Amino acid sequence: MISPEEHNRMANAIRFLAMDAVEKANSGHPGLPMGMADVATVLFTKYLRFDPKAPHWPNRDRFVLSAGHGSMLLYSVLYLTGYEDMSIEDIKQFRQLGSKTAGHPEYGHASGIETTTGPLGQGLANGVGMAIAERKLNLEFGDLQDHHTYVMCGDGCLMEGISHEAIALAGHLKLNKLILFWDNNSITIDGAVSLSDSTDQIARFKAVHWNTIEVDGHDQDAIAAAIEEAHASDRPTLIACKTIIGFGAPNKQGTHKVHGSPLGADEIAATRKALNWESEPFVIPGDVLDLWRTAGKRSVSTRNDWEAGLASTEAAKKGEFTRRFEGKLPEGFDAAISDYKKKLAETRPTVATRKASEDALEIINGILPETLGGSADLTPSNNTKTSQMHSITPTDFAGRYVHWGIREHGMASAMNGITLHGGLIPYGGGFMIFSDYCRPPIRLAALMGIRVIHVLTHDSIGVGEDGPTHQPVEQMASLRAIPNLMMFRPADATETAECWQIALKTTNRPSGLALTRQNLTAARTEYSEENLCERGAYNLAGSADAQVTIFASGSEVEIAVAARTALEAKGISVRVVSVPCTELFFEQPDAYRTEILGNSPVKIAVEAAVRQGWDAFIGPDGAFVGMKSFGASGPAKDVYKHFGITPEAVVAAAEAKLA
Ligand SMILES: Cc1ncc(C[n+]2csc(CCOP(=O)(O)OP(=O)(O)O)c2C)c(N)n1
Ligand SMILES: [Mg+2]
Repeated sequence: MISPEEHNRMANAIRFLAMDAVEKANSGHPGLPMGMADVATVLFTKYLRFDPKAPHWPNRDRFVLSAGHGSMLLYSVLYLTGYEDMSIEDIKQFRQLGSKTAGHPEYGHASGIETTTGPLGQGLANGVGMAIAERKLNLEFGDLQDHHTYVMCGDGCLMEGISHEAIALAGHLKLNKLILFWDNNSITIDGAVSLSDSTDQIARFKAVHWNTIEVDGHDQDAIAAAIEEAHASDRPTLIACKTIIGFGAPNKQGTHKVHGSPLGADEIAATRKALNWESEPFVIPGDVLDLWRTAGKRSVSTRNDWEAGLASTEAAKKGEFTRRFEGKLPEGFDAAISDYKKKLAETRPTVATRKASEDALEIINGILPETLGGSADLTPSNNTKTSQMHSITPTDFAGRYVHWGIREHGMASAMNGITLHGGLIPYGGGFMIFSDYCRPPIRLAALMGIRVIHVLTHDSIGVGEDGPTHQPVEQMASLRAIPNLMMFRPADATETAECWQIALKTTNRPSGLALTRQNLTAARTEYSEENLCERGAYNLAGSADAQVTIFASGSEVEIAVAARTALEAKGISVRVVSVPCTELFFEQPDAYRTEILGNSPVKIAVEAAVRQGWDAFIGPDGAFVGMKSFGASGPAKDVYKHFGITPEAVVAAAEAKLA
């Protein structure tokens, strides 16, 4: 048992590590770690189930610091509880180039950092995804998956719109193992929260069916009692912790001055006095460190029991559990895609790629029990629900399909959480135009290097009648600009299957599949064992010495092919290069890129989107057939004609360049 005095000293250890590290770095955020130190101490010393010696233990409780600016709270606790890859040296290197202790917690830098946070609100929605994953896997694997997800957020996280998407869904799904600590300190950067917000947060959470508890965030017993009450709840729980930001700094606590600046030598000296802390910076008194290290060993026997449970689990189930958490695909996956491609080479379907995606998913979901599908209320449009997938409901998590509601931002962020949790591969659908609504989590998935798959249908002016608000023009370019994101734009059913295969096999990057609403003729007519999309761009037709090379992606490949036919009829030789993924293409060896780019005197790119990015294929002198403005409402064929994205336009561009 930890006495109240011991607790205070343990919490002060967090406070001093935070203020001293911020002081040394001369930048950072001491306010939150100092304010939430008591909550963190109660949680990590009494409730959180974790083992610093086995940080990836699949059944650990998850802890997410959604208010990522308070990173020093997390780093301190990881060091204090004995994570081997978080040393006092690492703490001293806070915010330095190449250190694990980056300004905001970055996934992969050190174990115990469950997700990258900093963009406020994301961690909360990640936590919802983690809780969904736990609930789903608990049903599938029983005791092997039975843990809580704890999130710590600030006023900022709750003000961000994404928080509402996340909590509304969590309340609806009754994610009762999700517990949110809100650092209710009434302060943000500009000053008092009341400058910009007067939300009754308790009423808000109640309205979306959360259990709510209000505590003094510096009262150890009250915090503990709240956590225990939360554990017994049949709904997710908000624990509103009334805290003093920068607790302990006598002249600055309770003000925005401690949010994000070093306290300064004088104030730190005053805080040392006020909290009766004699140690030098970065020195934790032996008795306090011992208490923390002992707390870090609390769950060792629970973990050992769990390991024994796994060892005695029946072989097939054990194998499946292990495979799933290693993120490996089952045997037979590639063979199934190959068989499917063989069939496509025979049937050569004329089909919209959104439908081709559904057909591919029908095969994929039959083999991969770990896929968790979903859509932001566009299931019939995104074609994301296959025969294997029945809907998850608040009372039935046996399904494999999440109705995310009209919540693109929350969906994408929760999908990140699902992947980070492990054991499942999430894919979610939305209109490509609304990728703008979920860009932050897509970017974070790319930054973290995690496998999350976005099914982005209605990918161009080919949307037609819904008009310019629904027709992506700049989205493809802007998504391609995100480093490490594989943006695919397949041209037919075969390419769609290949892009899905790449997206699923690539464990360290997210993918987006830009898919059409309108039907496309088959670009690929021969079976190829090789996944041609893997190289990002490849020769579809014509030879290297052609006078004209046309590069195209997705729905414009058929326009390029038709233009080729017309030009060849006029005696002009043409090569068509299909470009399903520019990101992968630019990663190919020089020789391959040189070969594909070729040296035709005339180079043309066709894409029903802005030119940005295509100059890398065609150069500044190349001709681009695509969009220069927003789209227009009308039947797709008419809209294409109106904007001059037709085989005739490509032919004209080629002839003009040749002349
Ligand atoms: C999406 C987003 N917008 C803005 C910021 C910049 N920012 C970082 S912390 C912060 C204020 C957050 O206030 P609160 O959550 O109450 O934190 P506290 O000051 O209490 O530590 C802001 C605006 C951010 N990190 N993410
Ligand atoms: Mg605050």
